[in-house]
Amino acid sequence: MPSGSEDSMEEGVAPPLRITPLKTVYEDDFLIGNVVPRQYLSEDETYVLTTHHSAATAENAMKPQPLQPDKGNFKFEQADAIVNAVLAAGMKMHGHTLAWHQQSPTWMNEEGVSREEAIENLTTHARTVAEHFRGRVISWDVLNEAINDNPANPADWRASLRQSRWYQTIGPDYVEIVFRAAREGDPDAMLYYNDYNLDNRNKALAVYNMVKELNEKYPNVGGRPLIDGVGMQGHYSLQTNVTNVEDSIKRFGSLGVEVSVTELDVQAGTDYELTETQAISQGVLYARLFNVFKKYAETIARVTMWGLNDDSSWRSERSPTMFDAEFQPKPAFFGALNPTVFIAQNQKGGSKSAVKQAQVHYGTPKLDGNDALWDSAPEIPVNQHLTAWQGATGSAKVLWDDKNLYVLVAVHNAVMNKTNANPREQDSVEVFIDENNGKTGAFEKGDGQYRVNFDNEASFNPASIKSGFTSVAFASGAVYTVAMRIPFKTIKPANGTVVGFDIQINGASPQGMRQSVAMWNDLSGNSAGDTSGYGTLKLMK
Ligand code: 9MR
Repeated sequence: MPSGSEDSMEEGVAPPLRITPLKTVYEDDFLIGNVVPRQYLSEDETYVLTTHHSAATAENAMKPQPLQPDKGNFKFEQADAIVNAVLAAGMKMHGHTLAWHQQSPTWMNEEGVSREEAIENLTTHARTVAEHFRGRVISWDVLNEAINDNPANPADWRASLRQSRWYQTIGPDYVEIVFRAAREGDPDAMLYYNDYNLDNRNKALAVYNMVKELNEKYPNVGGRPLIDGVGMQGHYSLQTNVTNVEDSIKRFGSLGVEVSVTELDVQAGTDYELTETQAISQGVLYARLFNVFKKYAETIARVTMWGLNDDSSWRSERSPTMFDAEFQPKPAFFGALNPTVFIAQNQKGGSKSAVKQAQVHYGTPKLDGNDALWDSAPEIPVNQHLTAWQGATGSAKVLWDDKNLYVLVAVHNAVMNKTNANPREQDSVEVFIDENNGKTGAFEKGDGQYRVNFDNEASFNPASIKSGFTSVAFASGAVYTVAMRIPFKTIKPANGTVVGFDIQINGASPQGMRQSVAMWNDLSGNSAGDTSGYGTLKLMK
């Protein structure tokens, strides 16, 4: 930058107007990171990355598949080029990731690979890769996404582990095995457990219990406990409950480990479009999150965004980043840059996300779906995907009477698979109810999740809400219809009563794993334990 600005001012020329880089605003608090999506970046991408960020993560290049596609054949060229370019730009590099259930070569842990062999494959990969980048990365996501969503019993973290191939071939001790191998390979790098939806209380508790137990078991591996940090990915939406995010940061911090926000984005638009109101709401959410991050700056080491602009983001159709397709800063950028001022300026229009509301008619229909009473009920679309995979969608109708809520859902494009023993992996419909519309961070009485698959098998969360529930299901081709009768438990409904409500459609893959999730309103990913993102029904007589 030219240094003659004082002279220029004396000559009456205005100094150049510059926005302070995001990394400078937070330099006393934490590193500001973003992804390197591929080896060669455009000029605009390089500009945004190096101007505003002090740290980088390779979006894909350091995952197991690209680094060791065949056994013993390590391919470091691309990753090396990325790491070296990041370091040459004066930034820090973070490694992502040594063990994951995705983007990993099948030879490592496929059917037929013994436990011993799988352990050997896991340790060799983690140790070799960590060793290779030793001195060049500050930290590693050693293990990525190993805990189930909203686990039922987080006190038992082993029972909360995802049934991944690593789990199936090795068992729960694969967790400590991979951390120990990483520490061996690079004793200086900070070793992280990394996951999404850690604003979900149950998932956060399972992670907390896992890190606590393993650090108590291994208090001194090369001079310190085994696990150094928890990475909260932070794939958020306008419904994200910032208090839940804060609670989890506090909870992990209490373990004495550092916390990083590792993949921050906030989905807010649809079909690659972001309205002005959505852009402001998104800015407000970024601002509220950064206010929380600043408050916990002692605990937080790094805040990394997952996408240099909306165009290259993994969720580009929902415009989740701080820069638009032309690399212009969005309100989200200014929300992060100066949260307090942004919130004060935008409190009116943008502080709340638009919660969808459906008006519901009074009536007691037959559950077979043929009752003419359903005809006049307004349609509720269930077509916003939580997942990158755009699978089954549907539409719903709702009626109410003094005792029950009646829900009819027609699902399209289903593959009709229920081979997985876990009901949530099957093609199914879920209805979420928050009777007093309390929008609480955890389920209370009157809250519940009702799941029915295409074969009319029902499951409940909590199990106690089962009583009085009835359902029917009818499947034909790629379409199935589910009707439910759900008794009210804590309220006496009347004209004008507002009930928190949402619908989810789970789409299974032909292999029987859930591959898509479509919602009516709540895009937080936390509906199964947190009612704050639900839409609402207005009961009309
Ligand atoms: O952003 C990544 C995208 O380019 C890849 O196609 C995808 C493959 O699964 O992984 C994306 O990044 C993921 C990250 O590695 C782990 N957390 C979830 C991220 C978004 O899917």
